[in-house]
Amino acid sequence: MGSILGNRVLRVEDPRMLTVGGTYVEDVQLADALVLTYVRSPVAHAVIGAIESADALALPGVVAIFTGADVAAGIGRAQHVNPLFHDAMRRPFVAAERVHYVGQPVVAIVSETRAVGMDAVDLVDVDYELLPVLVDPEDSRRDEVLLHPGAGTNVVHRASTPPADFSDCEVVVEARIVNQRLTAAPIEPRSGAAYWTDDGRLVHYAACQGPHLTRDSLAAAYGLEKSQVRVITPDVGGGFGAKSRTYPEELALGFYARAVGRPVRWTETRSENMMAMPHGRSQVQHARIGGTRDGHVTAYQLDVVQDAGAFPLTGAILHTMTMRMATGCYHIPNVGFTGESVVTNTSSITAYRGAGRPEAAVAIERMIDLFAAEIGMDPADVRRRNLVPKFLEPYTTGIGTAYDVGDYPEALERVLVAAGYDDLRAEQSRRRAAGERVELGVGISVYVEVTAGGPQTEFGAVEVGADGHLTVRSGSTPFGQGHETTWAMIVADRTGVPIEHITVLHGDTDEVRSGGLTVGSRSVQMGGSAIAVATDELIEQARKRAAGLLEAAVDDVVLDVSAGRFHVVGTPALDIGWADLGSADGGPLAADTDFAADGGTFPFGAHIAVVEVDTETGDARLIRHIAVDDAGTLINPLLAEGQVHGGIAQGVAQALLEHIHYEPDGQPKTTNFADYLIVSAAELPSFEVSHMETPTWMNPLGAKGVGESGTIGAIPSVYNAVIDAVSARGVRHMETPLTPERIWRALDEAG
Ligand code: MCN
Repeated sequence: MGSILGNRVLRVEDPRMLTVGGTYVEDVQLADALVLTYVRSPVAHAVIGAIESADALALPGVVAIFTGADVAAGIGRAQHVNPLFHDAMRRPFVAAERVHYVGQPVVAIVSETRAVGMDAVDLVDVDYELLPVLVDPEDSRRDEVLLHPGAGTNVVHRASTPPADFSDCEVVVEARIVNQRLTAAPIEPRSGAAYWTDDGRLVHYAACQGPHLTRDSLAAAYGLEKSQVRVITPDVGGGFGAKSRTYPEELALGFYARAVGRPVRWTETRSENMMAMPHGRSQVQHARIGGTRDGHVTAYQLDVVQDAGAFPLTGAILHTMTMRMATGCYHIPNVGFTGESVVTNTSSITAYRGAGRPEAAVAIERMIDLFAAEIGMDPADVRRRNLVPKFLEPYTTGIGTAYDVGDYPEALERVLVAAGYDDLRAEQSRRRAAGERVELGVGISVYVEVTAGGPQTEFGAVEVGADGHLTVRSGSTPFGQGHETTWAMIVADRTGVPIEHITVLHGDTDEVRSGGLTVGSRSVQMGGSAIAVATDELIEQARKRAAGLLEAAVDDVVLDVSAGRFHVVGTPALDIGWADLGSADGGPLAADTDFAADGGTFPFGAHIAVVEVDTETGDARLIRHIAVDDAGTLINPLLAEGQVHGGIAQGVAQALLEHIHYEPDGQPKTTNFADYLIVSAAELPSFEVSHMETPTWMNPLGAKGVGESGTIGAIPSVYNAVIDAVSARGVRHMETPLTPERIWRALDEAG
């Protein structure tokens, strides 16, 4: 029997999801629970004056009302995500003295029902003394208005290298590129619930990307031991990076629950989610590329201003991820980078699918295309000339990032063949010669990214039940990735126990000793490897126990994985199974491990987008998207492809549609799906995806991450395709999203 790994196994999660449905925080039954509703700031920057809440408190069904000062007196201010950030920039759980963005919680109302809470919001009066507003990060860095005066500057964090030297370049091209602000828009908005047990433990339900970090944040906020906090993460309806943190307005649930002596729950509305859940991207880039007229890139400089939003979160270090991946797949030793993050009067910026790496890919892939256009060379040929050749031992970039293994030329050649590149170019020329209104555009990107970047650990455990059933405990928490299927496959492959007899537990800090976040597409290589290592340890223990039962030497006992049974070498007829071992004397048969890795792996691939642009209306349509992705050894190609599909959709969205827009006074203009053009199947063709598998030596599975690569590959290819479509009409560059209006205006300006 062959291995189950690498097979397109259907998700074990789906029968439940498709029949009874998932259990989300809002579905959790909590007797006697009250509901939290926030009064949110309608202005972007102001000193808070008098708060009048007596009418709201008098409303039948309103149980309690808390101001920011009340909450601060109980639990202080929220912890920073990074100790490097200035203390004066720490976020209050509820705004106390000032508000810093539209949507910031100012007053907390606890009521019997949600409807009463919403009515009560309208009865609270807050005086605001308006302050000057900063929404543009490039304005903010001038420090003319300080958002957190105690910090003395709006700059949160800086990172740089020595500058690139352009003195020998025959050609130099520059451009400004904006990775606009986006929202993750998970189908389940943020949601939480908390109560205290009689023995003083805090129980908190969190829709998040990893309960252990939430537990640690709660322990810090409430001055508790970690063991006094239990965090449960049931099914989660998407996160895309934005739920990697449990935010202050949720962490405060325990404070309200303690004050009123009953459980308190909170689920935000869609508009609250779009306005106030931290956003992604919002990075402004100034890029410069130089080289020879025959297509060799010899210098690259990338200068980045990263918007952190009102209070620094992960967004305030995204430029460091961009820096790390700055040169992408190209051999450009002469490279320079500067980056700084700044606060603005907008919702905070956090991780969003790719988190800093798509920004790097957009910059280098746009600049390669601009360079190609400048010297009049086919963009595929410029890439061929500059890609790092295949390597199976670490390659260190000019920035100093050590990539593990890669074969970028092969990915490029494969995608060119799969797309029928020469035919596409011929059709493009034919349309141009015929003067057709609808232009064809072909955009290439070759990308490399990093998954599970940095030294880290992840927990995995496996235990045998008396009936031979295996229970897996995983420190990784899924929110759509299909971990239960993936982990069961890894264990089945090693033990011979069918996946139907394997239960995967996750998302409960009382059930799972420790765990990291499901971010940076780290779960398979970290969590999956932890489970693989724990399973191997379990098998060793099982062999010892089997040897005892079979009265044989341990070294003579083997596991026949195809049968899931142990026997002595040469005598397969006398065998024992997992149930025999699980029910035998000798205590529990179980193993666990904290798998550690020194650094990340570097998935890569090449994408080609084919677009049609109507030059009269400016309407750009993606008509084909061809992707070749390499995430090392694939555990389940079906699920990996699903990840690539979802990733591409979000990449296309950034290139063509989505944008969280703020007016100069800090008013968000895109707080619902009528104004925010979230991508849907209607705008997308069927994707043509295939994969390569270049295993990494960084973990026992040979696996790299795949959860974000679709996005990273797609954005630049679609971006390049649209510009390629209109390039013959004199358009050189545009900012995303490439809306009909922008394209129409660019065509108009180009004449
Ligand atoms: N896989 C595989 N072989 C590999 C790598 C992955 O078969 N070598 C498959 C596995 O089935 C695994 C899945 O791909 O379950 C994703 O694995 P991995 O790449 O390790 O990513 P994570 O599980 O850590 O997921 C995180 C990643 C991130 S960072 C974002 S953002 C994201 C994404 O996953 N958000 C998602 N995918 C999402 N999918 C859904 N449905 N919803 C989100 O919010």
